[in-house]
Amino acid sequence: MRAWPSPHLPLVPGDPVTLCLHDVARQRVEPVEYDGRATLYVCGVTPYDTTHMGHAATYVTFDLVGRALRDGGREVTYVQNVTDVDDPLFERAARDGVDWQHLGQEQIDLFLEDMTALGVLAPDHFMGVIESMPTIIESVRALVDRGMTYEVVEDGIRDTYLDLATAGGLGELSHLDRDTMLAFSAERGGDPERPGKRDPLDPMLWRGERAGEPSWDGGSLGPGRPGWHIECTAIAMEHLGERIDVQGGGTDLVFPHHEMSMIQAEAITGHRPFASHTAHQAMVGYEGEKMSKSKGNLVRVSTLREEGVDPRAIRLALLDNHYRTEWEWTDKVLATAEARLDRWRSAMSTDGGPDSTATIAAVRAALADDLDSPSALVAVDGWCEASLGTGGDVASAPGDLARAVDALLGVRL
Ligand code: 5CA
Ligand code: ZN
Repeated sequence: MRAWPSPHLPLVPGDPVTLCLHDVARQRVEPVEYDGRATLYVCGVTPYDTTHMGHAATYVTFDLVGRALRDGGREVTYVQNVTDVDDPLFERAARDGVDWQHLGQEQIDLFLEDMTALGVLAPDHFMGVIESMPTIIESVRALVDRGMTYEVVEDGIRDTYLDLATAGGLGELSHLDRDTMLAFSAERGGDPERPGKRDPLDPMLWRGERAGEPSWDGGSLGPGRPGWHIECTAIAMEHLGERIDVQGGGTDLVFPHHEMSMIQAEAITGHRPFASHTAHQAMVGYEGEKMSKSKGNLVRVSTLREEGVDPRAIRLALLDNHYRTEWEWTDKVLATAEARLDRWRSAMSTDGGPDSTATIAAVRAALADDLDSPSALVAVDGWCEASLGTGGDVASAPGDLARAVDALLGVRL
C-alpha cells in the first residue's frame, strides 16, 4: 500500500559515525555492520486506535536508526507491515458495528497523517497482509514442504502449526524461561492451552476458515487466513531477502512475535540468525500502566495535533527519553519539549552563532551510542544557550546545526 510522503533528508557536514545498537539476542550493544545498503524491518500497526504515544515512540526510535544508517549518504531499504487482518481488528469492528476493512483503512489513513506530521522517513515497502497474501501462503507452504508443520483438525476445520521441535532455536532471541514463554504466549495472541498441539508454544501458521471470518484460498492449506508471526516473516523476506540487518518493534513483541518470526525465517532459509540486530522500544506508559489499545489509556498524536500542539514538540518529547527505558507520557514532558522547541527555533534563526562543528559531532556520537537521544538534545541545548547568551560570529553555524538536527533527529526548525 502507499506509504506517507518522506521528508527531504539533508546531508550533514562532518563525518558519519557507525551506529552501535543493543541486540536482544546477544544482550549487548554492537556495531551495525552492513555492506553498501542496510536493511531495516519494523513491525507496523494493527490499524485500530492508532497512533498513540507508544506507537509514535516506536516509529520515531526506528526513524533514528534509519537516519543514523543513512548518515553520509548511505542507503537503507526500510520495510514496515500493516496487520490489516487480525482478531483484535475484527473484534473492535464488531464492537463498534463497523466493517473491519473500513475501520482498518480509516486508521491507516490516520497513521499516515501522524507519521507525516512527526517527520518520520517513510518505508520503501509498506505492506498490508491482504496484499501480501500470496507471499505469506508461499512461506507457510515452504515450511510444510520441509516437513516442519502439522495440522490440528477440529470440527472439520484444519489449522496448520509450526512444529518448533523440528525448527529449533527457541529462546535464542528472548532468553526467557519456559513458564514466562507460556504466559506471554497466552497473553499475546497464542493458544498454549489448545489440545492437540505437539508443543503448547507452537505458533499457528494458517487458520482454517471459520463461519463469519474473512478467508483466502490457501491452496493445499485450505481456505483460511495467516497466523500473525508468519506475516512478518514473509513480508520481511520478500522485500529484504534471506537475512536482515535490523528488526524492530516494541518490547511487547520480543516473545512470541519476534522469536517466532525469526525461527520461521531461519527454518525456511537454513541461515541463523535472520536478523543481525533485534532492537526494541521500551513500553511508554500513561497514568501508571502501559499505554495500550486494550486498556484504552491512550494519548493520541492526532488528538494533540487537533489541539494545536506542534508535532515537532511531540517528537522532541519522545526523543527526550532513551528508547530502552520505560517512561510515562505526562503534560510536563510535553511542556518541556514545547519550551525546548521555542529555544531551538530562536537560537537557530540568527545570522551567526558559535561554531557548531563540535555540537554536530556530539549529536552524532550520542545517537551512534545506542541511540542516546536525550544526550543529543542536551548537546543542542548547550549550543543554543551559548548562542542566545554570548552569541558568535560563525555565519554558517546556525544553518549547519539546523541541518544536522533535521537530518539526524528529524526535527525541521
Ligand atoms: N501489528 C503488530 C506488529 S506486527 C502490532 O504489534 N501492532 S500494534 O498496533 O499493537 O503496535 C504497533 C507497534 O507499537 C509495535 O511495534 C508495538 O510493539 C509498539 N507499541 C505498542 N504499544 C506500545 C507502548 N505502549 N510503548 C511502546 N511501543 C508500543
Ligand atoms: Zn510484526
